Amino acid sequence: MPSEQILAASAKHPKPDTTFQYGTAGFRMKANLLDSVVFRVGLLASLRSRKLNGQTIGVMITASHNPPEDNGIKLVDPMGEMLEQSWESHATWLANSPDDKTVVERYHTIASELKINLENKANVIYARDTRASGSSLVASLVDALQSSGAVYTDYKLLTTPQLHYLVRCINTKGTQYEYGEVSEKGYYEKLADAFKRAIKGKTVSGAVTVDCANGVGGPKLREFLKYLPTAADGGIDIKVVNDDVLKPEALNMNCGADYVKTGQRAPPSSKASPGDRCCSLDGDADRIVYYFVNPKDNAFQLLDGDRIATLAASFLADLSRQAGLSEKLAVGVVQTAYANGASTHYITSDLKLPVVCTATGVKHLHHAATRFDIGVYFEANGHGTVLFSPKAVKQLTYAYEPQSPAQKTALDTLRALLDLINQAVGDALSDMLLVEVILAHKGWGMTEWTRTYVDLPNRLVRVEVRDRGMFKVVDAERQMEEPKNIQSQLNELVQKYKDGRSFARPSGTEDAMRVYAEAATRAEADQLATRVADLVKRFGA
Ligand code: G16
Repeated sequence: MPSEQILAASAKHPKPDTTFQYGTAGFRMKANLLDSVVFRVGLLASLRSRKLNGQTIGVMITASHNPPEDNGIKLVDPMGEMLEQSWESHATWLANSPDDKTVVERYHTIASELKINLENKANVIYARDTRASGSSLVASLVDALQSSGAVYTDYKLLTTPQLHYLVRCINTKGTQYEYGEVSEKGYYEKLADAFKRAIKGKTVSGAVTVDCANGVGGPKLREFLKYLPTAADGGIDIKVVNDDVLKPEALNMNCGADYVKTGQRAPPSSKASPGDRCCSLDGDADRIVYYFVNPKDNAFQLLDGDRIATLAASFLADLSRQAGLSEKLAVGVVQTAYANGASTHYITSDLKLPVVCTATGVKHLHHAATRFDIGVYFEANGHGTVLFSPKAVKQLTYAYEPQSPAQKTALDTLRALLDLINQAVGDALSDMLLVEVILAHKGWGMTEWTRTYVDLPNRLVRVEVRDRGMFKVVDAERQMEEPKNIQSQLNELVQKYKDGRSFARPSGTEDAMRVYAEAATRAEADQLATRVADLVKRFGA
């Protein structure tokens, strides 16, 4: 009887005296607090699969950009998207069951309220990143899957986007939406083949150095290189750095996308020369940012998610025009409040494309991007991708007949990008190849890429407070509703700065508040960020 088995298994995973919350990207915290959460999320994965008539659900154990001692868990829905948001409250409720008996009761309550047939099959696949705590958390997950009678497959170490890819491949197999071969090798082959088609006749200029944050992206990128053509074969020269996964404490330490974006500096270990094209992944390879040292003035120049979004949006809009498809396909961009004001202005005024702003979290952006035929979504931190609507896929793959060789060439490139871009979720490896393809097509180096617009100087600050739950945000996180009066005081500060903009929001992955500020000059952006951080500290004391 599963109930008895769940009860017995749950007893091995007692809940600590902590309140859990499904956050921006699942549950995330110090790994030593996660055992019971992982067990209960495993139960929920079984329920989710049963609710969806046995479609495969993914479970990823990772804390991505967080420090090595943290870990986390998130669920992946059948098409490779994040867990449907209405289920997040079920996850939180189950995770906070005070004892084993309540775990079983809530498991059954969720099943009956959502009319889940517990006789249905449950299929779950899972993977983890390189964190030391990963294997023991996997054991907790397996206890849940076994006791709830799910059929499961362990994909061991993967990047988060690889797991999303596999989930989508499994659930679309044999349908008209078939996404790819269900294996890690299938992922590399699909992307490598698409890259070769997309880059055909163009040349990638110089090498790109990839900082892998000492995370799972390192070994996976090294494996991927076996499938990618080298520069000598008309492909790409990739130098892999910070790929030490044998020292778990090195993960995200002084390297990686979050370090580079937040600190606006290259990893100290970087040996890149001025002008060299560099990028950094995060701990589970779902984010990427580019950067270089400008040879003219030796200044560090960051090309973050906003830059990737603008580059991709302009290229895709151009291609669809060249293919003769611009009337048929609506291109749009989705950003968050962290997007640099200059990037938003560039998209609307120069590219003349619509922009939508959502709350932080790819789950929000992804959803909004589905409203366009070609929806480009990126968070400034480098997390994002491009979605093609079913209508766009139909046009690109068979419905549309190009009227000239030039239209056919553009269409072929669009088709290659359809396969190169991981449409399940933001994927640093896929995004990197997308950037490389676009730069090669445009004949651009880093300098040309930076010339599209001038970023407003900005600063991101992390502020620790007693209880970040007391801060309530609205309007895509641009305004604080609580504590009372904090927003009016923040507005007063912002008014003192030319081109000033600032907001504060509770992080959904770390126990802290985040403050973002931008203004006309570096000094003013720094000062505004410090003042708003002080305000948040005062209210949160
Ligand atoms: C996760 C989410 C991102 C989000 C980031 C920071 O990234 O997937 O969408 O931008 O956390 O979120 P917050 O500011 O709420 O802490 P990752 O790369 O850590 O999975």
